Amino acid sequence: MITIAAIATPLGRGGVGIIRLSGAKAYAIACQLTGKSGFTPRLASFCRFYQADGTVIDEGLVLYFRAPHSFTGEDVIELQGHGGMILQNLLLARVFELGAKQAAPGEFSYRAFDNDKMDLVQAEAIADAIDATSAAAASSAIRSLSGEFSQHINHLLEQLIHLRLHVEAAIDFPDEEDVDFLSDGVIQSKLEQTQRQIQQVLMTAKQGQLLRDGIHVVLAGRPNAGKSSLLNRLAGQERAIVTDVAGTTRDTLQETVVLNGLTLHLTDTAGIRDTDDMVERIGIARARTAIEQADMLLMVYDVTRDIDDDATPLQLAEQLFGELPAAKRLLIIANKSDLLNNINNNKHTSATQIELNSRGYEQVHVSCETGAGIADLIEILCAKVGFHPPENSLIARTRHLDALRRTADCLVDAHEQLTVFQAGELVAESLRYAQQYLGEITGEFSADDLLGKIFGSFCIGK
Ligand SMILES: Nc1nc2c(ncn2[C@@H]2O[C@H](COP(=O)(O)OP(=O)(O)OP(=O)(O)O)[C@@H](O)[C@H]2O)c(=O)[nH]1
Ligand SMILES: [Mg+2]
Repeated sequence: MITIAAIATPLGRGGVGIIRLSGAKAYAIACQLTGKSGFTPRLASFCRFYQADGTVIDEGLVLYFRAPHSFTGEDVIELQGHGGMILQNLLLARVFELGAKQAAPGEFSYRAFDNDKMDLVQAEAIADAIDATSAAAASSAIRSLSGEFSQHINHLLEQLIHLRLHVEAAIDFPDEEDVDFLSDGVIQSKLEQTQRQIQQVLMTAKQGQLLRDGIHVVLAGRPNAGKSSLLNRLAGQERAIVTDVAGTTRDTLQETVVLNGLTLHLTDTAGIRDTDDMVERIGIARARTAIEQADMLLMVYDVTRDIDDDATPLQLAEQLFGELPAAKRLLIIANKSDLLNNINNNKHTSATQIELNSRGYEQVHVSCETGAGIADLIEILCAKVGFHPPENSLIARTRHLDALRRTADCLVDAHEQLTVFQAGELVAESLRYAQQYLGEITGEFSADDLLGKIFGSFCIGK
């Protein structure tokens, strides 16, 4: 393997900057760079780093981790010099001159994976910990890194393998001791137990995926309803321009916030109406694209204006979005409730509420002016997406959820083949697929292109 090197600390000014090397030549490069004859593993050595002509580039510490006792499983050298773009780049250039090559994003982690230092879930957890947008996401990534999530998966894998052995034995020795393995109930109960456990891991993973990715929330509605005011409220700062002119927001505007532990990627959009203004029309087209892509739509309406006597919020939603979004994707925000009492508006009576409830839709009354109802909104939003502020959650990715769901589907197939058709061969086949899908999570059966995608999204030096 080629020896790779990269700056591992963020570029910019800093007390310390670290360059990392991994590969068979790392040790020799460190010796040449410093003029030392050798290094003791795991012991910090203070050295000068020299150019080829003997001038000093920088001075600092050298750390040596001898293979296989290193992050990558190869010889690893860390050069801890001073932080600073110029110094670090000079040092890196010298390391290249001595035979190392620039590491690609995620290449150190890939080597660790390749050398069985960790599985895919753990490698992904490193990237997730670095990119975490909330403290809860970071700590659950660290828990996954320690191998907790992998343990759940490996346990399930073991069970599946056992189950397969049982089924295959039943196929190979159908008349053994006059017992019909397939219908004696043992395989069925083991299968059902595994199915229950998969469901449990799926639930944990779902929380972990929400923690990691958060949700994309789009604020949409008529002009002047208070969408931008709501974005500012949720963000806790004056992010978007708010005026009493209808059509203030033109372009979409994004802001990420963490509320009750859940990361929300908020998009404020232009108010939807018919208009001849070309710029506004483009804004509305962008709003529509955002609406299509949203995990959750917050339809904001002005309680004093946007709904006529005989119209309901659901009719407004239908007009705005072309069709009524599913209940689990839509939260109705009745804004400007502070004005409601003043003009004694009776339109928003319990009749509306009952209609909404009966159809599974939810409405929250808020005032972006006073802040009333905002806490309720956040709570309802978290409940709607099924997010429970987690105590001991484990980070997970969409990829993991997908693999778990495919595994679960295969087990449903296996169950049907077993209980309805007693078709041993087909049970075995479904279990084989189940094992393969589950194995994708930790990387046992991952295709190369998947690996490229996963490690390609890492930062350089990790
Ligand atoms: N009284 C009251 N006024 C509000 C409330 N929320 C927003 N407003 C006012 O309503 C007007 C419009 O607010 P915006 O947040 O700009 O509305 P918008 O939906 O973003 O409007 P566009 O960008 O034009 O689509 C502003 O004058 C706000 O101050 C509220 O809860 N109560
Ligand atoms: Mg606006």
